[in-house]
Amino acid sequence: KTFLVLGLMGTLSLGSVYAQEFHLQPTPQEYQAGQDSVMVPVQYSLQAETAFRETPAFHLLNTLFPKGEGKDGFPVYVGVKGDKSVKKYVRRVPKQAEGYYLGIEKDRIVIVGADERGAYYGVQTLAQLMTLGKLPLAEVTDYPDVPYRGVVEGFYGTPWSHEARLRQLEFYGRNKMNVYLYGPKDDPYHSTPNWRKPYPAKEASQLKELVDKANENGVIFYWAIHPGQDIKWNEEDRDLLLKKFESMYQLGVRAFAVFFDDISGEGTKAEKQAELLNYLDDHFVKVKGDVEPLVMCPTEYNKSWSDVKGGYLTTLGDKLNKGIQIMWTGNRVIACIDKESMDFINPLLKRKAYIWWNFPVSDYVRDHLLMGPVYGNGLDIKDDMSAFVSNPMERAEASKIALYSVADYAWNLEKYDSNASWKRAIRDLMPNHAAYLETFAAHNSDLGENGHGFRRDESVALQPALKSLLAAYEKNGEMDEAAYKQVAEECDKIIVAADRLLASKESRELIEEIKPWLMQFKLIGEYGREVLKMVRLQKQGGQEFVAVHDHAQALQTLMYEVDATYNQNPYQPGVKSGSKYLLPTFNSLFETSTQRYNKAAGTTLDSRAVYMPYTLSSNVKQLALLPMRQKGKGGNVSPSNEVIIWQAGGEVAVAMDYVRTLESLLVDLGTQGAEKNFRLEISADGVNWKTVDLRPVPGRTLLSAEVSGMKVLKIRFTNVSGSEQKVYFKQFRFVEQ
Ligand code: 14T
Repeated sequence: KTFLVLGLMGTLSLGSVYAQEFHLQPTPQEYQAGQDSVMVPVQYSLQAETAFRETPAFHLLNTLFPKGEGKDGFPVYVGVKGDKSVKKYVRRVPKQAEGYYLGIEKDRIVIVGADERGAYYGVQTLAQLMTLGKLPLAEVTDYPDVPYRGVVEGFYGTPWSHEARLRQLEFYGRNKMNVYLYGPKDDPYHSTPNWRKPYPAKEASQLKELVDKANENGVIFYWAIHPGQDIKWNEEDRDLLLKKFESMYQLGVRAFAVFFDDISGEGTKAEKQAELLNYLDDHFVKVKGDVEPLVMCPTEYNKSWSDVKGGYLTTLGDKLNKGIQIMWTGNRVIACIDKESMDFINPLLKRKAYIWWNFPVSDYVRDHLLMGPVYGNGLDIKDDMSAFVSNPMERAEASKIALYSVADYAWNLEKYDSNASWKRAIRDLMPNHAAYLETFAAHNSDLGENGHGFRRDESVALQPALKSLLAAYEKNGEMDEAAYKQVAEECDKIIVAADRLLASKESRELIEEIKPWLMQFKLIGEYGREVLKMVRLQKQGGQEFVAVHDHAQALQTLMYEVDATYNQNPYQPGVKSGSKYLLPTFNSLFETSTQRYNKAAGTTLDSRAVYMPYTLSSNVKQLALLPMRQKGKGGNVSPSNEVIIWQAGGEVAVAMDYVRTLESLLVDLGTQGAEKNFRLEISADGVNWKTVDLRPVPGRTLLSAEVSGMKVLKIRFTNVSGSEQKVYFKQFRFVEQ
């Protein structure tokens, strides 16, 4: 998308290079530019009320002119509705909150905000225009569609570093996002049991720094507390919570949230939650007078977990004070948001839902990077939500591709163009290496199989070529030459992109985050190249096939080693890249070409591309999709975060490729005593079964089975209670001897 699409009349006299590439971010509501332009001024003279000098808008404005302020500088009229200095222009200012009018005239620049943040956003837009070679004479009338836009740091895993957060807050300001909710699940002072304690000195001073940084960038810093797992509904805990808020207030925090997600027991009661929130609203927020509306995350935060008849959401909707915001993730934990999902939730909450979008969060698929386009949310729901905030990846820089587009989407839903926004996000992140980053991101988008069943498209541009190449070859060894060429070229591009990015001095923080995936990506490119050679040689019947096959196998081993060496978290360890189409296609080509070669040449080259000794099967719906993983001498079922509804008689089974000997087996159902409803059995032949006891590890929910030395071909685990069970499936892991 260029200038032209933004509704300007006629062509611009800007350098055509700029005109081709330039697009305001986030996409403005209305942008009009004529033919003319002025030189980009190097000095300005400020025409504003004295109070303006205290605002973030002023500080930003001041950075835009290399020679700063001066009498003879280019006049900049700036202020908010009601200021004398900009009286003449008031009619042009949109009435929407955070709206602004920006006019660039021959002899002046005018910026008028509907409010203080509006003026700040006007200056941000000016900052973007000033990066052009010439300043176009233009008018921007602009405002956000959604009142609150931003990020909730709400994932499990290593919280973002202080430096990463500082960079994020600047990024939000530039992209006109106005909220950041601080709620990392693994900050002990956010959650149970230490939510009651004040932060130690170092953390406290860093939080203060974040608050200041947020203020400078027009971002409201929300501090969230997650007390639900052990809160007692008594005065003592209520006062401790209030005291914690007070200590955060002392650090400068002026916005608060209470999260009741992912808890069980007493803490989940709607009446009690509402009572607490109203108390905080009445005795803290309203008393202070300078605190933003409270935000709460309910326990039933998505449709699939809500029991409308149970009355939880209705109670919150009825009881919570009017101004309190309620979060919602949509139809499921991980879901895109559409009109229908808003029409379901808003009447229950009796207010517009505050959308917590669980993308690009990857805490349940930690071996994948989610760097593809942001798509799937309704473009017709701007009036149905009070906020749209994104829960990002543990990797802060890599998350910026998605966050850029979230900012674009929430500012202007109707004009949102997913693919164009994605490309601009990449260019914004790495202007000098954008093409390489795009190649990488295009093949690192999907999540792989996961318990939430949430998937993203991947390798979009290459998909047709991959499919027809494979289809033609699998079907009596035909060669689709055009597809072959396209895939071969992409392999070259992949290798170059990986090397260029690894060696890049641009965005070092990003490169550090994605380094293992870049290494993996390069190997995939090299592997693809060799596999293509194998296909060609197999058809020609050349003996060189053996050497190329050997190299391809070496690359498989190297890919396995990257996967087994880096990012070794306990949940989804490893490094997956191109896992949706690229690698599976190469593996199929490897297998088929090797089998065909063997057949023709009478050789016995190993034709297996991926070695997976264990297979999972289950008639429990939520378990059937869970991926099985192999690690060293053993394997595990990738744990689920969800409560599993396990029907009577339902079972999960793991089959081995041949009889093996077990060393240990661990199961974790999340609650103590849950095992009495289940039976664990082992079979050495797949026919005769032996029941094995599960012993609780003292003080934990972990269960250990006495299996050392047992021969095994199949393992099964069955609900034998005769009734439906609700359990977690936190661990199902075994080690071989
Ligand atoms: F509060 C919520 F809106 C929410 O999404 N909570 C968590 C969040 O912290 C996490 O990052 C996200 C993605 O994994 O999902 C929620 O976490 C879960 C999800 C589950 F399905 C925790 C337990 C679950 F069973």
